[in-house]
Amino acid sequence: MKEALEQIRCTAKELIACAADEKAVDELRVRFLGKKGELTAILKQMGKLDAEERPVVGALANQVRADIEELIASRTSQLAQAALTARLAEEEIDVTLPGRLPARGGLHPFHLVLNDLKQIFLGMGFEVASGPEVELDHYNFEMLNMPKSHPARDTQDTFYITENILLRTQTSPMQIRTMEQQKAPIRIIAPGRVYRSDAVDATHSPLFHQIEGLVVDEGITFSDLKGTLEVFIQKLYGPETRVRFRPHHFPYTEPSAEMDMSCFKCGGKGCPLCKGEGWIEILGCGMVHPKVLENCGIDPERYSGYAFGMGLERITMMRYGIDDMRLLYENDLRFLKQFQ
Ligand code: 2U9
Repeated sequence: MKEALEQIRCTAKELIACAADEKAVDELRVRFLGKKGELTAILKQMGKLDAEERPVVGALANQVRADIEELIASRTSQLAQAALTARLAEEEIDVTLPGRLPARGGLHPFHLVLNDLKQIFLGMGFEVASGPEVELDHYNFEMLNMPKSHPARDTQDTFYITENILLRTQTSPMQIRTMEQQKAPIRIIAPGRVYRSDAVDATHSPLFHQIEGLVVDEGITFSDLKGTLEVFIQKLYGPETRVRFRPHHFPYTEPSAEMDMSCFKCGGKGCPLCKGEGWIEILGCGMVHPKVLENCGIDPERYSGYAFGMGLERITMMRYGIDDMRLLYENDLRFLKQFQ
């Protein structure tokens, strides 16, 4: 029996030492120490031994059990340590690696151009006005000397919400509201969204952006208008840019004009961009109509003013050589990233 016990100890030692994982170790524990295990089987035969042999074999059996338990405990902790070491190696993080940069957005080309325009006019003493996009017919048309029969009032162009409420078709109602509230002197630009019932194509959109300007004070003349707008265009497109004014008609200005700038591509010689003209139409302008001043409670005998208006889309497209307005609204990242 002693030999059998020694044999068990010897086999257990060998097998436990090379058990590959915790499951294998547990199987060996069951095989040697379990209720139906090899050691238990030996102990069950103790009864057959002589009285003097029994304590000796019993002591040996206890010793073998203790040895096997210790072997199991040490192999288990060995395996756990090895597993931990392997996991640490696998999950090692190189804290010296540079981090991943978050994706950064950029300003939309409208904002880039609008920021430039604002800087130029703020530098000339203008302030930036704001106002509602949902307007009263009164401010959008009536106060601007647009009689009921004027084509701009045609429902084809205007999004009416009720008979008296509409989506503003121009930024001018902001200037009317400012004149009503502040009186003269006034020197403002009014940028913003405007709405007209147009079909979408390369140069039209039912939502577009305007930037208008208004100056009202004593002694303001057409020369002030010409000087200011010439400086503005030269700051935006370079000091070599020339401007010219052509007579025009708007209901809210008198006299009215359209301003052209020398083509920034060919310098005025004529090219495909300016259609051989050498000039590009850039904005509309004029002296504020005396009736409009009067409507706002400003005495046209004492005060005069000039106003101008331009489309932000047009200026942005020319600035960056964009040939289709839809690109400005689609927010395709491949397009927008070119402006970062
Ligand atoms: C007040 C008085 C006068 C603003 C003006 C224009 C001429 C003009 C167009 C250019 C291209 C609009 O986007 S566009 O279609 N604008 O030609 N705008 S004078 O005149 C005003 C505004 C407010 C109180």
